[in-house]
Formats: sequence, structure tokens, C-alpha cells
Amino acid sequence: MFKRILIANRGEIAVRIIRAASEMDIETVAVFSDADRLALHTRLADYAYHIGLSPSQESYLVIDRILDAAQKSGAEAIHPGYGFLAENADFARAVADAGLTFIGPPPQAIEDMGLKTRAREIMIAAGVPVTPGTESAIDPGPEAAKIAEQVGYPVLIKAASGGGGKGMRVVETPDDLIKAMESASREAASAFNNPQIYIEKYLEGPRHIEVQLLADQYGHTIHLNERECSIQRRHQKVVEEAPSPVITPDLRAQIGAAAIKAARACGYYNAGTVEFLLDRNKNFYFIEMNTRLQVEHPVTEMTTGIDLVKEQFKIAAGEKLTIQQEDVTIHGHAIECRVYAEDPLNNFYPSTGMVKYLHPPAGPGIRNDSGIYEGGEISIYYDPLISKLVAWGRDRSEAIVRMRRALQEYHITGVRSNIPFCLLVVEHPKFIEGDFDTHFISDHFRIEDMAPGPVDKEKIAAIAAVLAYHAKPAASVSASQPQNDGVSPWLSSGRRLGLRTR
Ligand code: MV4
Repeated sequence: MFKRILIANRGEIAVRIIRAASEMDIETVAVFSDADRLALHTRLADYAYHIGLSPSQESYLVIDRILDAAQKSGAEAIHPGYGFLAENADFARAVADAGLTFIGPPPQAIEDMGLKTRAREIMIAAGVPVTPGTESAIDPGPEAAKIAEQVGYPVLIKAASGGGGKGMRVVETPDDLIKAMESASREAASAFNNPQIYIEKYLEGPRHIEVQLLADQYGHTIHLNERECSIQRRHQKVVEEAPSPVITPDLRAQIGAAAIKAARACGYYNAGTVEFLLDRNKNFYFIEMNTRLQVEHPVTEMTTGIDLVKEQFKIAAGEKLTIQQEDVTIHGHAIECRVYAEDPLNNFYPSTGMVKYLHPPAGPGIRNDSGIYEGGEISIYYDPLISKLVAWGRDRSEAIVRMRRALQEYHITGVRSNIPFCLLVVEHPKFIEGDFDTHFISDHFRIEDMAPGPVDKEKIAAIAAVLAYHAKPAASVSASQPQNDGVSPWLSSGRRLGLRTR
């Protein structure tokens, strides 16, 4: 096993990786930017190297700086986390060229799965079900029109180098096809530096189901069941869970086998995830493969008892996977809420600043993966994730109840958070029933309309009276000069915010 590894990331995922390493007696090397001098990952690691300015293009995305820190620190391997350089095949190659081990899949698999048309070709050849559509990239023209006619409208135009929902176009009628393809191609050219596009049948109201995989370097590949990730807003996942409320044991075996086939088809090893869309008739279709540890991996860990990061270390170090498919079971149910520093009352605009007061939830069945602490800063430079709050229960109902209790217990001031919104989701009857798809949030919440509920003047008067009674003269609250800086702790609880849903 490695003696020392470098983590080419920051925030909660860097902390998560440090924790797994510590439990395996592996020393950790953090890298940090100017903004992260005092960050939790910088403080928790055994060693820390400064790699540049706050913008990630000047630090966490600079391959040479990271390799330099690895060489200086004596690290033998690099874990990329998620985001930043995690799915950059050139980075994975550069790590190997520097004589170090990349804790992740082979570069060729990263490259192949990064190009969605290439991924489609590989999956079609391997017999993995994909959404009906073109086998590879196609130009706007008569050939495209013929295929769109064959697969049937509505169709979806996707960018070959896209993914995550960027640059997609739904086309309802043949009249709109060519224009939509041309504009999608122009957008793809400027966004991804690749104008190639392809056509798929547009599935209406699919569920997003993904399968977690582990594979060693000797051809042993297993799946760790699915995660349900349909609850998302503008392609940003908000709530994830395992197992999916709609996957039966039989379907799980089928989709798991398809995911393993997908991994074998691209020569995969280490941890990875195969994304599928599930239509209303429960047919599943491959859409993408994520060649990294995912944000939502904890719900899989909580329900399988397998530490994915430790398995990543072992696989990268050349050990054989000791877990057999038959050993993988499902123990209870886990739900994750992504707690973001963003203001649901202001169109989910990121809310940055110092975390003045922090009371994270704890207690039975609760795990809270976070990279922040009281007194720390949430800066403009990075993803405004405060924490990933995970609730485990013996069944889905217990997990939901625990999540609700934990969200109510969670208090943070200094920045706004989406905690009240998460509460609305997990308390929604359709969520509780398990009756939802990828349109859940847009179907049931009107974000534009979210505003504080009616003000209870009597209650405010009562609170004011108590405050006035207890106030020392010197500290008395001036009526003409509000002391509230706009981030009152009393607004941080969902019930008090009175958010309304449709
Ligand atoms: C689709 C689709 C419907 N039909 N493909 C969005 C992100 C990208 N990974 C694939 N996406 C979709 N592809 C076909 N043929 C609907 C989506 C989609 C979606 C997928 C997963 C999770 C959330 C989503 C939200 C909107 C659209």
C-alpha cells in the first residue's frame, strides 16, 4: 500500500479522502490555493503545499503545480476527487509519466467516456442498451432528418463533448430540426471546442438511475447497486438516495449486469458510475459513464457498508478486489441532501461569506461530509457546497424522518443556505411516495415565486417585547437602525421561512 498520497482537490471531498487515508495509515498531502490557506482540508492533511492563486485555473487546475507538489512531498499517488482534473485524461497520463500512480481509471477509459459519441459507439458494440438515435456524430442535413424521422419526434440534440445537460436541444417537429442542429453545433463549438452533435430519442419524464461499480486491474468487476438521482434542479442534483424506490431486485440485477458490461467494454478499473435513464415502462438506457468518485457516493457506502475511497486506494495499489458480487447486499436506505450556500429566496444565487455560527446535525443515522467549519469562509471561487447531509434508516421511511429531523436541527448563519428548500423536498408527498422523475422540482416548485411567507406581526411584537425587556441600555436595539445584517439566524430554519410550494 502507498505510504503517502496527494489529494488534488479541496473542500469536503478532500476531507473525505484524507479520512479514508488516515484510517489506512496512509499519510496525506493537501494542496491549497490562496483562498484555502485556512481551509479544513489544508489543516487536516499531514502536509500541505501552496499551489497558487484563488481562481482554480491558477491552482487546482494547473497540472504542473500539482505534480511539482507531489514530487516535493514524496507522495507516491494522486487522488483527483471529483471535478477539477478528475476526468482529464491528460492529467491521468501526466501523473503516470511522472512516475506516480493515478488513483482512478486508465486514461484511455477517461478519454473514451468523455466523448459521448465514442461512449455510445462502444456501448452499442457491446450490446448495452442506449437511447435510440444516431450511432455517432451527425451533421445537419437529409441524413439527420431521416434518422430523426425513424427514431420519432420529439428528439434531443446533444453535444458530443457535452454531458451534464449543457448544450442540449429538444426538437418537437421536423421543421425545426436543421436550425436546432445548427445552433446546437455552434454552441458546442464555443463551449466545448467541438462542434460535433448527435441525435437521440427524447424521453419524457425519465428517472435518473446510476450504478456504482468497482473493478480491479485483473478483470474483476462488481456493481454496488444503484442510486436514484432524479431530484435535480437545472442539472444540479439536490437529493440522492440508495436504493431507488422503483428498482426491483430483478431490474437491479439487469441494470447492474448492463453497467458491468459497460465497464468491461471500455477496459475500466477503479471506481466508476454508469448513468442510465429509466423510462415510464422501466426500460433503461445508457447515457453516460462517470469515470470518477461521485459526489453522492456516500449513499452507496451507507447501504453497502463498503468504503469506496479505501477500495480505490487498494485497486490503484494493484491489490485484487476481495469483494465478490454475492457479498454485496443492501442494508437499509440512505438519502443525501446537498446543502449549498445559496439563497432559495433569491433564485438560488450563491451566498458567500464567513460562516459565523454553525450547528451541524448529528445523532443516530446521520453523516455530514463537510469541508467547512465555524469561522471559515465560503468564497466566490469554488462550488458553494456546505455539506452533504446523509441520513440512514432501516427503511426509506426512517431515512426520510431522520433527514427531516437533521435538516431541522441544522443551523448556519453568515451565509444563506438551501436547507429550507431541502426540507420542502423531503416533506413533499410525491417525494415521500417515491413518485417522481427528473422534472420533480420544476413540476412542483415555482422558484420565482419563492418568497418569505406572511409575516406574523403578533409573534414579532412578542419577540420584540421580550428583547426590549432584557436589553441592557447600552446594547439596546435602535428602532431606526436595524441591527440585522440580512442573515438573521431566525431565518435559517425552513418552517420559519414559510417557503411556499405550488
Ligand atoms: C436525455 C433526456 C431525455 N431523453 N436524453 C441531461 C443531462 C445529461 N447527462 C443527459 N440528460 C438528459 N438526457 C434523452 N434521450 C433527459 C435528460 C435530462 C436529465 C437527465 C438526468 C438527470 C436530470 C435531467 C434533467 C433534464 C434532462
